[in-house]
Amino acid sequence: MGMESKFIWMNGELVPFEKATLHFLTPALHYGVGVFEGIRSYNTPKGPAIFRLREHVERLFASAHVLGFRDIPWTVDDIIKATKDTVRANGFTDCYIRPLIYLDGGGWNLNVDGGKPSFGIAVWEWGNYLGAEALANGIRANISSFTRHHVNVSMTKAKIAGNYVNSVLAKTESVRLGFEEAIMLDPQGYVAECTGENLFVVRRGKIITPSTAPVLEGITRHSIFVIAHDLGYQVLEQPVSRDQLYMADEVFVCGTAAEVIGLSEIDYRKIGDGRSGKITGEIQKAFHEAIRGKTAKYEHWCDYVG
Ligand code: PPE
Repeated sequence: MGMESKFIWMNGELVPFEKATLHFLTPALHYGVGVFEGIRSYNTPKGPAIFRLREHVERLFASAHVLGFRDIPWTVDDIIKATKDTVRANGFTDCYIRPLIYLDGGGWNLNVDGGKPSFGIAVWEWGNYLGAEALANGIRANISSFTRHHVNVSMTKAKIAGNYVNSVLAKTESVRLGFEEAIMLDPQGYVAECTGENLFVVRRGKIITPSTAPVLEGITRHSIFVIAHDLGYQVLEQPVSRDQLYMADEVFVCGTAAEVIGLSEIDYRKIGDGRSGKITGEIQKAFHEAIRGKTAKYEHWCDYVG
């Protein structure tokens, strides 16, 4: 995967890619004290547009607030502008955008007030997150042997860097076992989310997804709610058990990086007829049109870079 670009935005300046380096004694590197976002820009008939940019930047600031950062010297509007400047300076149309606020310059003794927040924004061309075949054929997943965070162990609504060690444990295990993704259960044993996606179940024409209590409030998840509803489907937030996955007609996952991907198999059990499902396909198609600015009623989700 090529992650090269011309510039990375760091604390208010566009720094050449190879100069965007940090010191070994950056506390965020040692303790995972940082918050990040994953955002995508897509080419549209009116030029490159960033999908739901304001919602992503607002979630970034909410994550920083949850982690305990105070006095961040940038506003949501500053970062919206900086994000567009970074995409434009790099000349990308379709790219992934990674803003990160991290604890810098002090912060030892495990106290967020001991250091100060630094801010960076990187962009790169990131194609198929779950593999080239995933869109058409779906992927194979297993139930991870690792449990998703308890809501009072980690703050599950916040995209805190350190939270992702839990995802790395699960994903590494799944890939080593020969699967493409891990489904994680919450401490009560109900389905929570995947390592980097929310999850939906389709049964008898109804769409069900776990409530956001133990998981990230996915922005793609919200877009899917709106799109599925507009397509005439009932979408319910309900606890989902492991066997409900096995008995589903379709299961799909969604996130900024992954977009919308069907699951063909879970724990060696075929889901539906063992391919990405029909309703999944309908939602995928509508989502892909929306992100590329082709659907008038969702055009307000596209924030034009130019
Ligand atoms: N749950 C988790 C744990 C998660 O990390 C993501 C995004 C989602 C759900 C979906 O959220 P949203 O992107 O707002 O729809 N995962 C990001 C990071 C992926 C990575 O490998 O890093 C992403 O998709 O950008």
